[in-house]
Amino acid sequence: MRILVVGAGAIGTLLAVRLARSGGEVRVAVRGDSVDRLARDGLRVEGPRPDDARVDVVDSAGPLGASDATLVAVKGYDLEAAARSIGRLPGVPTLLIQNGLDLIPRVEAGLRAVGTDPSGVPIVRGVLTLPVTLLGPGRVRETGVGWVVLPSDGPGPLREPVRLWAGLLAGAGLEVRRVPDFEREVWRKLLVNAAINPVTAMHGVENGRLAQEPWRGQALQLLEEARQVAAAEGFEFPREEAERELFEVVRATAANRSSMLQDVDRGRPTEIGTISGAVLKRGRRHGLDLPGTRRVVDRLSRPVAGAGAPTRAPERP
Ligand code: KPL
Repeated sequence: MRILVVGAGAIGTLLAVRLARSGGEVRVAVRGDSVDRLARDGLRVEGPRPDDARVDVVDSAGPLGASDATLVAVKGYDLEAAARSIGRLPGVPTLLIQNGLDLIPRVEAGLRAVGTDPSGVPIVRGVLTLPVTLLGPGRVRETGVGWVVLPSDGPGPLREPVRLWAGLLAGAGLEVRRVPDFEREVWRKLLVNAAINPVTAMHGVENGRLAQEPWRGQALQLLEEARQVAAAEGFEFPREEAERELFEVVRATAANRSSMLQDVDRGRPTEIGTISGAVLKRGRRHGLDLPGTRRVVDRLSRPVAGAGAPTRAPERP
């Protein structure tokens, strides 16, 4: 099975190694300046299940080669650019595993930009809860436990693509949970990201610190605001359940630097737009006032002091 992984950040690197070690013929597509280094040094996972793999590495701006299954592992704000690359390979079952909302419209916009009809690309969304830290180019550490959520079988054109990806990920040693109400799981993860990621990113603390004040109170406010928006959108999460789940994730990923904090550490743009920005946008539609969420969106849409300069302007929702 030829598997194309677009993006070699924390999640892309981890999954590329796992998929390659389970027998996939993995090719990783990255920006030109990383190609030689990753091809030379290979990819390595540290943590409880250390592993490494040598994979083919190609420039995402050039020919990607044929693929039977594509994983798009770039950040939410890079989805449109990634879709312009994979638009050259229509028809391939494609998995998105980014945090946040409104991912598929971004991919569709990228596909249309290169003249590819989005209906010809089977796009599957998955939700990943694995905490992974990028240590350097091609090197990651798995820092806790997590799983992948995928929609359960249903009728329609995505049935086979979902099955294919569920089989590949389970074969690669990941715990795969198939759920009937997948959109609810997207919101469940969004509540966690909306609470954890901005607070850790603004204060430079690992997830585990959110069990203590003052970070705990800030995370709870963001959780509560996102929970109200979820309810307005038809996804009710009782307050105690949402808080219990938040602190379960905080404990299970205590040593992790959230993906947003890792972006801030590297002076890169963050996913504030597809996480808190998406909450704010929907909240406005429902006439909800979300002061905490507005504050973190404002704050994280500008460079964060102490971090390197952003490589380009952070995205505003
Ligand atoms: O998804 C995550 C992220 O960092 O983006 C969590 C679950 C919060 C783990 O850090």
